[in-house]
Amino acid sequence: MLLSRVQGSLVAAVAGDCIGCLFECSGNVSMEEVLDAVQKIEQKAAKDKDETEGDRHELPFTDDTAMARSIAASLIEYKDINVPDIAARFAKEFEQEPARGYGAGVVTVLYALADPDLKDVFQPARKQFNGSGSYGNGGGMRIAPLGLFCHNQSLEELKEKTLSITRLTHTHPYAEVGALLESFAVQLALSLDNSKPLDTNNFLDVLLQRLQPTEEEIYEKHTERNRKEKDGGDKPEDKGIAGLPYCDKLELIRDLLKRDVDTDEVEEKLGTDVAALESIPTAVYCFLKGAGRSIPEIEERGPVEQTIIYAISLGGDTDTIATMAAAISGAFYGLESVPQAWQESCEGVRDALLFGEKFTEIISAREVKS
Ligand code: F2R
Ligand code: MG
Ligand code: MG
Ligand code: MG
Repeated sequence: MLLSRVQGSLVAAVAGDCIGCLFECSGNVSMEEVLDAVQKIEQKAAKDKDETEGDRHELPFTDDTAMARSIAASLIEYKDINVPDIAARFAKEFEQEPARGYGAGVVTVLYALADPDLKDVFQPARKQFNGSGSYGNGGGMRIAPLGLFCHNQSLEELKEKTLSITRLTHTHPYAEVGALLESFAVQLALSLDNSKPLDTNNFLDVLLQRLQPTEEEIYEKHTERNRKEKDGGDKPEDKGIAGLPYCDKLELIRDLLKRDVDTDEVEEKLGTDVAALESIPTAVYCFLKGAGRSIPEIEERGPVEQTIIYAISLGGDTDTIATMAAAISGAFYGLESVPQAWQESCEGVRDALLFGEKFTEIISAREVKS
C-alpha cells in the first residue's frame, strides 16, 4: 500500500538519523556496539510503555531530519516545490535550533538565507569554499521526501526539483549527483513491486541507466561553466571531473554484494565520510545489503533494521548514511518493517507519519486528476 511505503520511508529515515547519531564521529564502530545500543533502546521503549508521553525521553534527530522536515512541510503546503519557501524554512529551522549538528560550512549559507534582503537564494551556496561549492552530503541527506513526492512523475521532473533544492546549499557537482542518486533511489524503491524479494541486480541496472546520462550532463555543464568563468577572468582554471565516479561506485556495489566482504573493505572502497561521493553510494549499498537479509549477527531482524544497523556499524558519518539508506529501504518495505520500539523512541516520528499521510493524499489526488 502506498501509505505504508511513504510513511515507512519517512519514519525509517528519522530512525536512521536518531539512532545513527549516537555514533557519528566516534571513529571505529563495531556491530556489537551498535547492537548493544539498539537493544538498550528496545528495552527502554518496553519500560516507557508505562510512562505518560511527557515523561519519555526520545532520541533527538539531527540536521538531516531537520532539513528533510522543512522540505516535506513545504511540499505539503504548496503541493509542489517552492524553492524560496524551502530556503526560508531551512533558515528558520536553523535559527530556532542551531545545535542540531549542522555541517561546519553550511551554517554560513543558512545565516545568509535568513537575510530578508537576499535577492538570489542560490548565491550564498555558490560562494562556498572559494566558489567551488560544498561537496558535503547535506544535499543528499535531506532529499528523500522529494523522491517520494515525485512518485509516478518523470525522471526529468525529479531531476530538476532535486537540483533546485540541493543548490540552495550545495553546488559542487559531486554534491549534486549524490543528491540525484538518493532521490532516484527512493523514487525507484517506491515504484517497485514489493510482493516479491528485491532483485538487487535489477535495482542497480535501473539506477545506473537513470544516473549515467545525468552524471555525464552535470559534469559537462560544470566544465563548460568553468571554462566560461575562466575566460571571463572570474575564476582560476578548474581541472574538471574525470570519468563517472558515481556510476563506477554503483558497479563496485554490484561486485561487493556478490562477495562476503568485511566492513573495512566497504569503508575503504565506498567510503563513510561527510563527502557526498564517500557516503551516498555507501547508503545504496547498505539498502541492498539489508535487503539480502544475510548479515551475520542480525539475520533474524527485518531488512530495514538490518540496513540501519549495518550502516551504523560501518562508522564515520553514521547518522547520514543510516538515514539515506533507511529512506530507500522504508520506501520498499513499508512502515511495518520499522520496529514499533524504534518508532516510539525517536523524536520526529509522529510528524513523519503525518507528512506521509499528506503526501499520499496529494499523490493520490494528482493521479485521479491525470
Ligand atoms: N556536521 C556533522 N557532523 C559533525 C559534528 C556533529 C556533532 N554531532 C556535533 O553536533 O558536534 N553532521 C552533519 O553534517 C553533514 C552534512 O554536512 P553538509 O550539510 O554537507 O555541510 P557542509 O559544511 O557544506 O560540508 C560538510 C564538510 O565537508 C567539507 N567540504 C565540503 N565541501 C568542501 C570543499 N569544496 N572543499 C573543502 N572541504 C569541503 C568541509 O569540511 C565541510 O564542513 C552530515 O553528516 C550531517 O549529519
Ligand atoms: Mg569498523
Ligand atoms: Mg546529522
Ligand atoms: Mg551526519
